[in-house]
Amino acid sequence: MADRSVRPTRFAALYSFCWDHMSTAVKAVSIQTFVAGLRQFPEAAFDQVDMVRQFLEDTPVSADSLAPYLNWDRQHYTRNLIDRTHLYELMAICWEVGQASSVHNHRDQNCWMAVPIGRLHVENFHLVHQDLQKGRCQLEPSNTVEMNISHPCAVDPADPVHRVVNPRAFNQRAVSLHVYSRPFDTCVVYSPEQGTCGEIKLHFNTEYGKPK
Ligand code: 2CO
Ligand code: FE2
Repeated sequence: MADRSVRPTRFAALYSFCWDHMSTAVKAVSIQTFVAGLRQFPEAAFDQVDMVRQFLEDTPVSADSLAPYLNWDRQHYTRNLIDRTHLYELMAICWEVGQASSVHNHRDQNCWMAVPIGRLHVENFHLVHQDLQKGRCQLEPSNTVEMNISHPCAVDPADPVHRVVNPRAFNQRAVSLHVYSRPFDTCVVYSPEQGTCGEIKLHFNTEYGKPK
């Protein structure tokens, strides 16, 4: 069994390996293989969190297979559609150093995230109160989790408000894969400091590897 003390993420990315919870090496697969696997899941798998999360853990995606979906913008993270069915939407999100999403929810849909390139933080918030019509909310920070090639994560449906950050301190670009079920194209964004919230529309920068 591999020693947990000698498994830096840097090597994991370099050699396209990651480690499962038993510390055995897992070979990264192409995004095409990942999509083929995701398409095998029955509808019921997308209505709970564990099956898809386990799939993400067992199926790390190789960085080189993502090349058609990598698209960088200094002003804002980019959203790049890879696959869509009536059950889910799969995208690659590209994060320059220091970029972050707004604090947001996922419209009561399930969301899973994996990070084949770099590292990211998920900052979770507890929604104490929201009045969308008045545009007012109250949020409390709850916890922060690191995602990397060995650690995908699922949004907690009971407490789904979060933001994703590529901290300057990480000093590297990052790419995350997001599975949303069912697909959605709006969400509520929050300002925890100002206690305000409002609905926004979500857009793709590229779809199936082509600019929109
Ligand atoms: N949900 C955001 C989006 O789809 C990305 S941050 O993490 O989920 O734009
Ligand atoms: Fe999100």
